[in-house]
This record gives sequence, C-alpha cells and structure tokens, in this order.
Amino acid sequence: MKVAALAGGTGSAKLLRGLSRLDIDLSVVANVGDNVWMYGAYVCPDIDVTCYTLSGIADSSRGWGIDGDTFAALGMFARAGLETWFRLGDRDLSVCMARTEMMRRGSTLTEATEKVRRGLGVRSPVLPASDQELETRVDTPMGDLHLQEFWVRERGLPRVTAVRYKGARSARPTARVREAILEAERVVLCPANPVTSIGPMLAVPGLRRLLADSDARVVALSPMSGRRPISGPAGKFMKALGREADSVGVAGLYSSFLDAIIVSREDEGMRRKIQALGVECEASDTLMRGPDDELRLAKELLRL
Ligand code: FO1
Repeated sequence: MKVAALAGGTGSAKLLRGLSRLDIDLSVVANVGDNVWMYGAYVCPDIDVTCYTLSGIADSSRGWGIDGDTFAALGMFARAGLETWFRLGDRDLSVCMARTEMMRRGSTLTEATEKVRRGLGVRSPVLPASDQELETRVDTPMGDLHLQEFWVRERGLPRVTAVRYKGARSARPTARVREAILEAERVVLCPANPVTSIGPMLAVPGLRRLLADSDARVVALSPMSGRRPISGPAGKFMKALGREADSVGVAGLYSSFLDAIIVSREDEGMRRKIQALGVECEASDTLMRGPDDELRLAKELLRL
C-alpha cells in the first residue's frame, strides 16, 4: 500500500516509527514552517526529527536532536558573543551545516534532504512540503516572532493574537509531494499541531486541493485529548484562530479533505459533532507510550 504521511515534530515522529515497521510504501511530507536560520546554518526541525527518529538516533526523551549529542559548538558561539537560547547539538549542527552547504551549491531543500536521509539510512523518502522558504510567524503583545523565538526563547508564554505563514503565498508543493499525495492509497495526518505543523503545509497554495483531489482515503490521528493537546502549545494556537481547542476543532480545520479521524477515548462524546462535519470518527487509546502503541495506532489508521 502506498502511504503518504503529513508530519510535524515529536508526536508525528512516534507515529512514523510505527508506520515504518509496516510492510507499506511510505513517503513522509514534512512541515517546513519551523525552519530557521541559526548559527549560520539552515535548521529544519521537523525534517530532522523525522530523519533522526527513522534512523534510530533521535533523542526521544528531549523530543528533538540526536541522542548523546554534545554542545561544544554552542559553548563557543556563546563565548564568541552569540545568543545561544536555541540548543543545537554538535552532531545536529553538522547535519544542518551539510544541508546548508548543499543548498549553497545549488541543491533544493528536497535534494539536500534526500542526501541526508539516505546518508542516515532512512528507507522512506522525507519530502519537504515546499522548496520555497516559508516561516510560521506568531503575533504577540511583544511583537511578531518566529515560531522558534516564541516557543524556545520565550518558552511559549506570550499571548498569541494571530499566526501567519510568511512566504506561503509564493510557495508551491514540490513535484515529489504532488506525486506522493496523488499516487497514495492512503494519506495519514500525523498527530501534529494543526496550526503550526500541519497549518503551514495546508497554507501552501494547491496542497489542500491535492488532498481533496487524491483518490486516497485521508485519515488523521487527533493530537488532542479532551480540551488539551497531548503535548505542546496546540491549544493556545487553536484558540487564537477562534477554533475549539479539541478534536472537533481539529476535524473542523481538516474537514474539506478529511475522510476519518481517530480521537482519544475521552473524546468519544464528540463523535456526533465530528460526524456532522462529514468526517467519520473512531475512538481509541491515542497515547503513544512506546513502540507497541506506535505500531498499534499505525495499524488502526491504515484499517480506518
Ligand atoms: N526545542 C526546545 O524547546 N529548546 C531548544 O533549545 C531546541 C533546540 C532545537 C534544535 C534543533 C532542532 O531541530 C529542534 C530544536 N528544538 C528545541 C525543537 C523545536 O523548537 C520545536 O519543538 C519544533 O520546531 C516543533 O516541531
């Protein structure tokens, strides 16, 4: 079965680990809205957490970076006068520098990512949603912040008044993303922040259309449980967009192309409201505590 999975950060990576253990032809479409220029390198957190997780080198307790990484470069950046609130490890920095160098020599982000994922021994293609730069910007009372400034430097504390996807209007889905979605028999939306992980991909003109036009059944695993996200700041962002911060709100954001969603057992009572949006709904244990849950949920999504 050909499967295309739309993925953001840590929660997505866990589900991808489950999907990668199945006998399927998996392509990952990764969010690029979190990408940031840092210490002279182009850092792509969602592409990297996907590659590190699927190659077995991710630091899964932290949720980003490489297991056992050191931070010598960061210490020297600080001594040389840079702000070092973004804790990029040495090995992680090497990957980001390799990508930057390939791009400086003319590679697209897609081509650079293809080299990196092969080098790390990742079997599935990891496809940036777009090759054009696209930044998730967060409007707050302290001004307009890059998502990483909001989330890492300011610890996600400022009030969010709006979210914008800078550059989205002139971005387009890559040829490989078009092919992966149009040829898929199933598209899986990973349990990612609907506003800052899936939202930037949906903001790329033409991408929503591809999902609606694809013959694939489009299914999602909700990142919410009750009125809270399983992890991260999704609730805060959804409220800023005037959406309910729950699985009904998630289904509402995706309803123009979504066929079915798995929600937490706690949210079984939301089934009617979700079905009224034209989306089928199943309840399950949606917490991924380890490899067994990851595999179980991957199978449930492909059976849905
Ligand atoms: N998240 C943090 O909370 N603190 C960090 O210092 C940090 C560094 C970092 C370095 C590389 C990388 O790829 C990701 C990193 N993250 C860090 C995670 C990242 O900020 C977000 O969690 C993702 O962008 C959301 O998907």
